[in-house]
Amino acid sequence: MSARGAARLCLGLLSLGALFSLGGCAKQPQAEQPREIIVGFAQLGAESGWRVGNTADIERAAQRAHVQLMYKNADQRQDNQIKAIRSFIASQVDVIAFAPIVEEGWDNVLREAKEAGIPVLLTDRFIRTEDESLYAGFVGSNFLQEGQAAAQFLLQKTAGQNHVRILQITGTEDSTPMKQRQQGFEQTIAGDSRYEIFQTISGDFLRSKGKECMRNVLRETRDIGVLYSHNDAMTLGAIEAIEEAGLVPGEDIVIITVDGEQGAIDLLKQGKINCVVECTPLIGDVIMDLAKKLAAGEPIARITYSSERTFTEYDSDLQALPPRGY
Ligand code: GZL
Repeated sequence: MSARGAARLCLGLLSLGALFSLGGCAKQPQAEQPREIIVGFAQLGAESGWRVGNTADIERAAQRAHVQLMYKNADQRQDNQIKAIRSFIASQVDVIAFAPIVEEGWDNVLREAKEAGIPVLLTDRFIRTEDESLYAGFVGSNFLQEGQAAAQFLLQKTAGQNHVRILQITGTEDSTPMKQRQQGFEQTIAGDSRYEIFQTISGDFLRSKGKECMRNVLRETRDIGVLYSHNDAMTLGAIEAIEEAGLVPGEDIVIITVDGEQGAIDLLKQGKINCVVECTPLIGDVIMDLAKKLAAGEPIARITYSSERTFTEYDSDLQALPPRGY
């Protein structure tokens, strides 16, 4: 029996067993029921509220779409993601979807997927490769625009100031959001001598490291005009360090963050954060729609960007915002 057949038999027996255990007798499946596709999804970790929300949304979307999801979490390790992809190939899933933790190092395993005839969908982050045929498409955010939106708020907030010292805390090294949020931000203020990014340090998208980075910088200097942090988790940690040092976030230090987690929006409403650039993790339904197209042999767009907004202290509708869902 092929691996695909074994995977189906296992999933089928499990669902049949569930039916009997519930006292129900297995109804004869309607002959014309379309076969449920199997998507192997290799998530990169659970490093932030954003990531946890992303995983939950994808799992809910698979149920809504009647897609069988084989889910593996790589715990922030590329080698685990590669192993997960190899296990999906062995199980002969219909589609592989994964959020590449970093951009480099995927060619070999994606070549194996291609040779196995399994289409690959990039979710949330890009890869760098010479062979564009190794993946069918990308669904996620435009991180360059997010960096530009952060800088646009900075320009508005600091208009009239002659010298602005900026601390930048970046996300995971060599990840697409880290590279493009930095590029979009820096290119927008490039050439404007009023702005000085006096330090750029990696917080790896982790709350603990965001706190550690801010605590270490505050030991060296309190002359920090603006914090530009690549995600809310690091920002929440940095705010803890700012308050421990007796400073007032959102006033003594302007805070610009990315993601749009509920926690960050709540602090925006309290005035402790000045700008939240949205990066939605709620892309599960689009992933399932694209996966079904790929499984049916249909072409998909190379890039499907989420539509996102920016929340700032200048907005009049903050109190009316619906729950964020992550
Ligand atoms: C962005 C995503 C980033 C989030 C972080 O799409 O890859 O990873 O901004 C998460 O919160 O850790």
